[in-house]
Amino acid sequence: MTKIIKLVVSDLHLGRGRFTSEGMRNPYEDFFFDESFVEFIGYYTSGHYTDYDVELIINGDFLNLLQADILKDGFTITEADNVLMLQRIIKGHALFFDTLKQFMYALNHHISIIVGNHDQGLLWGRVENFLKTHISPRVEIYRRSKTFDSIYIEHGNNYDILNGFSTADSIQKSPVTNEPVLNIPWGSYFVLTFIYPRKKNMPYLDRIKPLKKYIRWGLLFDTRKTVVTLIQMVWFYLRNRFHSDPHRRRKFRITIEHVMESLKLSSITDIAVAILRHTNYRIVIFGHTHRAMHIEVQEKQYLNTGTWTDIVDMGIDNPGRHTKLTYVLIDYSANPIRASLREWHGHYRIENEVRALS
Ligand SMILES: [Mn+2]
Repeated sequence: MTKIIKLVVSDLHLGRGRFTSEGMRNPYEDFFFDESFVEFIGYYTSGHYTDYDVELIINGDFLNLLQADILKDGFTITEADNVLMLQRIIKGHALFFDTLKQFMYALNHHISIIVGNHDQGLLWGRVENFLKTHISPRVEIYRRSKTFDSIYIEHGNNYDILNGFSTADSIQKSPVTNEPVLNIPWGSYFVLTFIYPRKKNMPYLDRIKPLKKYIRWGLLFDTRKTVVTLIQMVWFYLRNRFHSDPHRRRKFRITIEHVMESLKLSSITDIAVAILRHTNYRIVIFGHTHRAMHIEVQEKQYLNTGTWTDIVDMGIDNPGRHTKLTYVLIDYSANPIRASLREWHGHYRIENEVRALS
């Protein structure tokens, strides 16, 4: 019997921890499942899985390196900024990183990390090294995708026009300061300078799916706030589109069609289905959309790993605020290899801290 499993998770969005240094609740944290993650790793490395070869694949947006307190302006993100951010994330999730470190002590355990749009900063050499120093030198970083055994894994932001970036020109010389800075996509710039300042009052703002339905709902039931936010959004766009810096003007040369296309998010699923239809890959795994999904296409599979952060679902079939600790389990004992979408429930918890709703 082949004792190999691979676990794929994505979009954990680890921030600087639950609490600020003053002991207050950190409104910018999105990941609250350190203990559940410890149990998850514990389960797949003990009991039945004791002598298994286990690979943990973190498919993008592992770290939320886009946090506005250090990165004041999206056009000046340096390597040192991202190292400092990573340092704070590791400090804020000590239990999580200790677990990864211990997991890697066993040579039949592996970790692969694929870069996503929230952790584009992993493309910096010093950031990668810093992460390896705190987990293991055996950690492998994949700049865009990872393929093996007829399986294709990618975060998926590159099929979303507002969040895609090329790894070839991800690091550029700033025209202002002349030092190397991260060349972030429009979407990241928007998150940094528009969403973040508003998260203190609307912490759910970047977790609403689909945003299009929310705008409609907001116009009806939260009219004033929604109209004000929409006007601010238009102003944000115009200010950048006609900015004195030509570099910035160029980045904002986008149309309303681009925005609508990006809000739909269905193009990522279409791409996955096209890869399955037209290539020899048997399994395609994406993340990015924060919607867990499993589609079968002619004996082939597309899976989306979803997210471990909560989402505010505006869909008519299942509205509300949900958290599902979803992951993909790739099982090598089946022939051919099968992947399944699963949800981690972990151990029963007698009590838990309640997160404030706003
Ligand atoms: Mn994400």
